[in-house]
Amino acid sequence: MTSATTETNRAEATTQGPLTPEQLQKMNAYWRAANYLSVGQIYLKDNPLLERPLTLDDVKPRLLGHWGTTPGLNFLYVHWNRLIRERHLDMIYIIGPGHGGPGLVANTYLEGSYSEIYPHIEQNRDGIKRLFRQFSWPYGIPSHVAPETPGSIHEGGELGYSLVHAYGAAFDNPNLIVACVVGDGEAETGPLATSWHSNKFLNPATDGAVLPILHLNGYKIANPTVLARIPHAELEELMRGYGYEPYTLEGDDPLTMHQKAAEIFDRMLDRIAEIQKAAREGGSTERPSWPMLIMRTPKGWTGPKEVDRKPVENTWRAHQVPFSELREKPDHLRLLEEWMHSYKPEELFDEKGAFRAEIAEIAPKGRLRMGMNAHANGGLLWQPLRVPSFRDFAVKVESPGETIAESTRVLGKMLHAVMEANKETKNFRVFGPDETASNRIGDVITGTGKTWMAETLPVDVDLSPTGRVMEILSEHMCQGWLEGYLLTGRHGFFSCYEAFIHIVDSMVNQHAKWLKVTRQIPWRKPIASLNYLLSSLVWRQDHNGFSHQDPGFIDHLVNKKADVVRIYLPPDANCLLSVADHCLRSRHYINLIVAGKQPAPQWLTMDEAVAHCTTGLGIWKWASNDNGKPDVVMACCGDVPTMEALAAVMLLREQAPDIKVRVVNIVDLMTLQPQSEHPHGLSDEEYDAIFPPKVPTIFAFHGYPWGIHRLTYRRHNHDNLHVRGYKEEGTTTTPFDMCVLNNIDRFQLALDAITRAKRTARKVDDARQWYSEEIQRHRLYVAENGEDLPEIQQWQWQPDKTQ
Ligand SMILES: Cc1ncc(C[n+]2csc(CCOP(=O)(O)OP(=O)(O)O)c2C)c(N)n1
Ligand SMILES: [Mg+2]
Repeated sequence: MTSATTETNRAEATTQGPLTPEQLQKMNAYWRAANYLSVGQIYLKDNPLLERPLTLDDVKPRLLGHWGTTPGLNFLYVHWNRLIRERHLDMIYIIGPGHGGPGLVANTYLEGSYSEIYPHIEQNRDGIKRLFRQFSWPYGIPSHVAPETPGSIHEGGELGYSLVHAYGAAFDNPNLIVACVVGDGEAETGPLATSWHSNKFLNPATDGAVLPILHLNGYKIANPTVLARIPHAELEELMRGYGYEPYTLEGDDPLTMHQKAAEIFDRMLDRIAEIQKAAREGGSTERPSWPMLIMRTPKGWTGPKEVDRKPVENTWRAHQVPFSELREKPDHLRLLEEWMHSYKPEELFDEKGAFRAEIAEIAPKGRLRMGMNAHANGGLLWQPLRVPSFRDFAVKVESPGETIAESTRVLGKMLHAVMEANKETKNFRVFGPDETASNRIGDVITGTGKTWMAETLPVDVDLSPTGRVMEILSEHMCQGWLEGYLLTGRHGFFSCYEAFIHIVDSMVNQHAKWLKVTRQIPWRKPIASLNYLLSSLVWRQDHNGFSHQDPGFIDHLVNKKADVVRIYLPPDANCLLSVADHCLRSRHYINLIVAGKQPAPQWLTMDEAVAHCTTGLGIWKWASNDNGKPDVVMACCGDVPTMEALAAVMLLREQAPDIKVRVVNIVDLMTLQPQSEHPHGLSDEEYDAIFPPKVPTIFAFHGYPWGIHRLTYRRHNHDNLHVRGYKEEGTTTTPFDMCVLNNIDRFQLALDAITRAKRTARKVDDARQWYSEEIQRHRLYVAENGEDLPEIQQWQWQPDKTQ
């Protein structure tokens, strides 16, 4: 594309369109200012207003930043400002290509929010100098639309999640408009490609609006984008196929483009208002075709057209810093100076370096400024979740192991009550990739239903435009919607099959980073925690087999900062209730709860469960016979491992009656870490009191065994810690055979105890013999009968009568 527009056309352009000549001139000046400040942030550390000839001393030694996407983002910001003012919109702006950070910093500076939040970045020459210098500078600010950037809820460093975040923000925010720029490269990612379908879940009567802009600047880092190289009609068809009404804005002449954009945005906003009115006043329940914009503008728009005789504007070469080597190539310094002068800074900033009032006045004021919108600092809007007493859902446990219950089903009842309690405030949603019922928390659906704006058939149940349980077969969407929902001040809960939560590993990384950084930013207020329930667990995916067996998300989360993650493995339903209550009330964490859905023995009364979960781990005296002096500690973490450990304790009574066993159950995994590493970590004294020095511990763990070693490697007696867990053996087989395949079964645990405890040293050979006979018997039976041995299936905990 070339800027071939003649002066005559320009003059016409000023009169053609909704903008008055004065508005047009001011909006264009505002845009020039934002572009100027963006370039300045990338290149300069001094001489911010180019009041003297540029020298190499004014230029940063390391040029770090992205120009290509920035002018497009800035262009849109100016237009949102007009619309916010004229229509009194409550609007936030999500930037998919978050590498356009300089643009958002520039705009929040120009509208004044930046200086209010960061008073040292003043509205004068010094302030601009600091603004430039801090960008991508050690201990300055990041290059992306990071948590430090006012108005941001989306860093955009990892591409793909802008649109899903935008929808998450819009749910239950009927007055909010979320403008969302999707990079045309970003649009190639899997999550983004699916995000378009979010419109089947957005209710125009009760939710806000999302205004997607596909930023078709043609290029990524080093390649053209797919969507820029298909015929325009095909692209429009694609968008129609996704259920949108596409509008197109194309061109490169600034003045013409402002008029065109203003005209198109007016139409799009009118259309949004019409859709909302039809749903809110006219009672329409149709799924509307929401407007979206295809913005086809040059990458690096208004930047250098050519550098070293190679085209830059409107090519991938404009992606980052359009040219560097300023020290080596003197003409590059001149090129930079010319480029920056082309924005005419002297017309934009006064003699003190303040943005000229007559241009600045076109921005919205106060809280309407996008940098100050409270939705983008969700903690400001956060209200505590109403959590009814979890004790009301307690499972009655007369004696350990007597009652059988499905833990997650019990939790489902509690979640239903939470849903009911927050019906009025509409600030709680439950998310799941088609697994809410399968994970047996389906009671939460009762009454509220599942969100659905697409077609329904008579066979459908519980689908509703006002449903509050959100199900779509995309872990990415569940995660992204929930993040957007939380970041704008609400609460939520995500239940997922354990094995497939890995699909969002990368997204949770980004969210964890956001939480870590915002914790250190005083003006960012804490948001509700991101709560996961993982069910359909590795040990009981016997019907689905190997593909569904992976407990590794625990390891993934353990990598995160200690002040961000909490990991709980409640051994039974009452513990699950207590843990869930705690997680739902907490703020600014990622809480992982791992709990089974299959019928399983229940161990603790509600009071015992509360006490156990409060300390996070504890000695189960009712299962121990050590009287303070154990020969071996049988530790267990997770529901199936707990059952196997207890069954091993019973076997030990027969095989090694004189062995003194202590049973320790761990709910809160982080208690194992040293106190110096995690706030939940036990002190060494407390740890040693539970896991006494010199005494071997046989640890049955739900996940990969090395996870426990990693957490405890600095603990005393670590050499004497022997962990059994999942070691990547799996298939479609019986539940107990899954344990046998991974050597976490009761026979193995009992043998481990006999082998490791000093008192039973003489019995090791016999025990080995016994073990191989039992396993042989199990294998033959399972192969022959297709189910577990009767005594395994009917196993029940028996107290030690000799105690
Ligand atoms: C998931 C992911 N993969 C790769 C990258 C590396 N990356 C950064 S920018 C970029 C190109 C983005 O192109 P586009 O979305 O078109 O943005 P724009 O042209 O507006 O800069 C890539 C591949 C990334 N940030 N995230
Ligand atoms: Mg692009």
